[in-house]
Amino acid sequence: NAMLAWQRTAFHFQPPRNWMNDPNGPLFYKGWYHLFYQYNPFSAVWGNITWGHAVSRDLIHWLDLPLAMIPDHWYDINGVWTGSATLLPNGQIIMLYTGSTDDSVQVQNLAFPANSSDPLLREWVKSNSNPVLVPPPGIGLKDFRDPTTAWFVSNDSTWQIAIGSKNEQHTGIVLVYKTKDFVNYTLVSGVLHAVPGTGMWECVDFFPVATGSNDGLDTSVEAGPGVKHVLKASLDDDRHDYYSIGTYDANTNTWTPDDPEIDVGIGLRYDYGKFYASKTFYDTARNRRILWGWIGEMDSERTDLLKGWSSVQAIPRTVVYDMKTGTHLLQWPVEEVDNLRLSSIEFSNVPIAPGSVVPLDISKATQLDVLAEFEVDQSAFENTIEADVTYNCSTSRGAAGRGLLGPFGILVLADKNLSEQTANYFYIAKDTNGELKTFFCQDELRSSLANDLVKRVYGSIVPVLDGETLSVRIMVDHSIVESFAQGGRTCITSRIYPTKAIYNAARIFLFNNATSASVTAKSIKIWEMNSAFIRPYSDQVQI
Ligand code: DQQ
Repeated sequence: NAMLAWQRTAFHFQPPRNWMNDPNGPLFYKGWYHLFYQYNPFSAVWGNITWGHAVSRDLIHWLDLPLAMIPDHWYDINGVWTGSATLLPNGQIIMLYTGSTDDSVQVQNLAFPANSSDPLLREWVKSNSNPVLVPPPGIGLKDFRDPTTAWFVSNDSTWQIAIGSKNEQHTGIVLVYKTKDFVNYTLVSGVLHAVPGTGMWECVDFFPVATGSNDGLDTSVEAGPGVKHVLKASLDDDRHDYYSIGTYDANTNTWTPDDPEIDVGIGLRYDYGKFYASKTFYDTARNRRILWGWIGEMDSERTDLLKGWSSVQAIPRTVVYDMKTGTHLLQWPVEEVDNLRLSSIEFSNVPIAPGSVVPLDISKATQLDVLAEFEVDQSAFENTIEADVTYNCSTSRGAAGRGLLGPFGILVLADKNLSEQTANYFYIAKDTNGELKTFFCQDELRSSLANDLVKRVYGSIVPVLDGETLSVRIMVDHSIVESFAQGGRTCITSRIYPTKAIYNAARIFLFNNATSASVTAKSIKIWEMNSAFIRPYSDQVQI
């Protein structure tokens, strides 16, 4: 449908057509990054789930390959669901995935590349031993899915994997299995972790982070000084990805959050917008950990069928421990995306008076990378006794709601009359003790004049340390706005559907809707972004 063609993204991964959901089995192998993904080859809605497959040299430009795995055995005939890759020290690749059986029972299956000397890993063979794991006693037959990458536990000389589930009390839990050959498994006693009230944990991810450097760690790096472990779950109940940082003890099969108040499922999210079923992998080529996440749609199924496709993947993000806060991870678009930057334009010290909107004069505003820093006039803090201590992005009126110290920020994908606009903003609260709390939000309420959409205000608190200015990076890609505040401590992704702010009609503005705070945009740098190549493999004469 040509009418909707503008919604396609230019540098976010999406297959040429049809439905996509979770990223699966990411890995780097013989010079290529591999991304597998949940895919419906026949339609733009979920179903017939197979593994799509794409490869890239740089995580930005992609060749879409033939399907890697299709539902063709009793143990996965209802879907080749989510799974993870493990690269063994001898170079062998182990792929574990969930199959939905002919009875819709969730089982775990094993697959291998048919030809390990093919750097594109085009053909996959399913193990004759499948299924290698079935739901254990006490676990629902449909609550046992999404095996993680395996990590090696040296004390025990076993490989271990985690699988998310829930128990009868609606507690989200993580089961751990150990194996020596990836065919025979033993359930490790107890659970790695459990959080009451959080329900089914999908797509669990479990990985070490270095606390004293920004290097990524291989999944098998063991607990010890300078290493913490991140546990992440995708909550089926509320469709958000929650992580928590803590300590892993392989001997007792337990992971303990540093701060129980921000435990998995009740605390921090990778992203406060539309971002789900994410998965990391350790990039052996560049010694970093990279996060993939699925950005679903917020329009109707009817429109998805009309446009013939559904969903994109977020820009892959590096993930590191935030040494400054010690509580957060920092997520940032992989540096390769910077290679798409074309011409740039810079503004500095732009005053944004309370109640004003300031246009930024750039010619094309549908593919952008924006870096901005803001400063609030000190006197505003001094003159304010108390402001909005109970602020909440989601229940606020978004950018239209006026407070003493916010909102202020950037409007992207706006038309010149501002009939459509997606606001990316900070909002500062102050309590009577003089404590400031900064919120970072993204407001979709006016992002489109279309009405068959879910539109929300997303966001959360973002830690701002002494001496830091307020900073944000925003990636705009036609119908995606992906933003990273304070170096990636708080991230928000929106899937939006402007009808007017498209192509050359899209603009960008600064705004300040606070009633008392004068704000200065200290620096703004905006790059126009090139498009990435995402081509079916068959288009390529050679690689
Ligand atoms: N998507 C897969 C499941 C997973 C869910 C099925 C998460 O394996 O739990 O497409 O989006």
